[in-house]
Amino acid sequence: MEVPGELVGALRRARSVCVLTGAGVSAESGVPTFRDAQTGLWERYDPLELATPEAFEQNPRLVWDWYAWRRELVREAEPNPAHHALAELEELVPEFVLVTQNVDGLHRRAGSRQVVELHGNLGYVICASERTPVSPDEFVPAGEDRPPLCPRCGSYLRPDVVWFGETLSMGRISEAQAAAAGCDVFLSVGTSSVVYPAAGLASEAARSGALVVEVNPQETPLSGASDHVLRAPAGTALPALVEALKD
Ligand code: BV8
Repeated sequence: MEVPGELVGALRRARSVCVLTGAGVSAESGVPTFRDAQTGLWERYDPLELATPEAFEQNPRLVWDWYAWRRELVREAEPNPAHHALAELEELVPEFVLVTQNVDGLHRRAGSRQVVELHGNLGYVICASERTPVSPDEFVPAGEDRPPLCPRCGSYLRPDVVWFGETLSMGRISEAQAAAAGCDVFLSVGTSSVVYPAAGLASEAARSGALVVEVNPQETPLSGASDHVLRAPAGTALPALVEALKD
C-alpha cells in the first residue's frame, strides 16, 4: 500500500511519536470491536450497557461472565501484524508512547514497552470495594449466581477496567495527555474516536503542532481533522508505514 512521502518524511524527522489505538487494532486478531455485533450468547447485549457500574450493580454475575468470556477470547488470540508493526516502530523513533483504549494486553504481548493502558486490562481482577488486585488463587467462589468474593473484605471481584461513567486514573490520563501534547506525529489507529477523554488526545496533539494521522478503514469524527488518512485495515497500513520508514 502507498504511504504518503510527506508522512514518511515527518516520521523520519520526528523526535517523538504518540500512537492512540482502539479496538480496531485487535480486530484482525479476532477480538470483536465495541461496534461489531457481539457473538454467540452475548449478541443480545450492548457492550455500552454491560461495561458500566450500573450493569455490575444490577447483575454482577452477568458482567463477571462477560469479562470471563472476553478473557478466554483474548487468551486464545494472537497479536497481529498491526501490533507487531507498532512494536517495531517504537524501536525506530527516539521517543515513543503507545496509548491504548484496549484492555486485551495484546500490545505488550507483541513487544511494545512504553504502553499506557488508559482503560485498564481485563486480565487483572480487583476487589470492587478496595480496588486492590486479587489473584485467581485467592478468589473466594460464591456459587453460580454471584461473582467470586474478595478474600480480605468479602466484596465482589470485578475486572480491572474503566467502565463508562467511571473516571480514568489521573496518572494514566496525564501521561497520555503529555505524550499527545509533546509529540511531532500522532497516529490514531483503529478507534471510532467517540469515547472521551481518549478521543480528545488527537486535538491535544494538533494544538501542539503535531502531524495527525488516522488509520481506519472507516470514516470517523477525526477523519476531517487529520493531516493524513490511511483508509485501510491497521494490519495492512502499519506494516507498510514501518517498511517505508526503514527504506
Ligand atoms: C469519563 C473498558 C469522567 C471497558 C471502555 C454521559 C454519561 C456518562 C459519561 C459520558 C456521557 N457522555 C460522554 C461521557 C463520557 C464517556 C463517553 O465518552 N461515552 C461515549 C460513549 C459518548 N466516557 C467515560 O465514561 C469515560 N470516563 O469520562 O470519566 C466522567 C465520569 C462520569 C460522568 C461523565 C464523565 C470512561 C470511558 C472508558 C470506558 N471503557 N473500555 C471494556 O472494554 O469492557 S471504552 C471501550 O469502548 C474501549 O476501551 C474504547 O475506548 C471504546 C470504543 O471504542 P474503540 O476502541 O474506538 O472501538 P469501536 O468498536 O468503537 O471502534 C472500532 C474502530 O475500529 C472503528 O472505527 C472501526 O472502523 C475500526 N476498525 C475495525 N477494523 C479495523 C479498524 N481499524 C483498523 N484496522 C482494522 N482492521
